[in-house]
Amino acid sequence: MRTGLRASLAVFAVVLALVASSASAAVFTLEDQNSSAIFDMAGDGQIVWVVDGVDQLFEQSFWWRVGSAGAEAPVTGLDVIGSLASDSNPWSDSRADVLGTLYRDPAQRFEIEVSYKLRGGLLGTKTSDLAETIVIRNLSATSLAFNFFQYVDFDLGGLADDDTVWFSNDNTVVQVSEDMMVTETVVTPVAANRQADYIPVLIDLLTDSDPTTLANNNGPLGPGNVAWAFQWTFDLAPGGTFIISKDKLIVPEPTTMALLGCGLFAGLIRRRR
Ligand SMILES: [Ca+2]
Ligand SMILES: [Ca+2]
Ligand SMILES: [Ca+2]
Repeated sequence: MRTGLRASLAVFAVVLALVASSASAAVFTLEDQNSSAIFDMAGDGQIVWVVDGVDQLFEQSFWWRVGSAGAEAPVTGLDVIGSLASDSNPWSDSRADVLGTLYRDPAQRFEIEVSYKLRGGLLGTKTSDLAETIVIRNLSATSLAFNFFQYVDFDLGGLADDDTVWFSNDNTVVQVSEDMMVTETVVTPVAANRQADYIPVLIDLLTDSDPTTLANNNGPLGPGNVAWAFQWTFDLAPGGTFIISKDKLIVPEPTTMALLGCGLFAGLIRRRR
């Protein structure tokens, strides 16, 4: 009897340990109004962005390379110094809506601080905003030839194969499906290179063993399963800091089409019919 109880307790302890280890695995959920977002800060980065019940995102991840040779590596593969989700607007929605994570190079050459702030629209508006700030600091005594990449794969409306993407200028990218639209604006600084492409071209470039320079393919591309990437290239002086600030906005497509009303939209719509 006691042996049986002991065995049961042992199984229970193993289950508890498994639950505890999965809970500590750096996965965070942010929520605000009609929106929620899930981030695996030691895995694939942002993996969910639900707006009014529909997941719009497959993956958003950051990558780095120091020097002109070798492969890119995911920021989430660096050492995680700390990660914290908290509430920045308790007056309107008391759930956690901001997330900050500090990563450090295992060789101690640099650290990267990533911050997200989620703002949802009211229920049913299909509107949501995610602001992102990335701070890269050179901790070493030598200049670092840094390449920083952002990879973004939205599947708008929960469907992968009906999206069209293009860069409307060097600093702004637009992706649309039948009923949803996302724009990303890099507030500062303008990326050196950018590329729109079909899955899995860009993620293959970031995971292969060669140094990547994005092709400045501005699109439009689609309809299909599309993605985009930005590449910032800069020399980071000893003790220097590089700050990237940008914003993603999801809206229902017709509203924005009416607002923008540009020729490219008209051309796309004609082609899609
Ligand atoms: Ca909140
Ligand atoms: Ca996609
Ligand atoms: Ca590569």
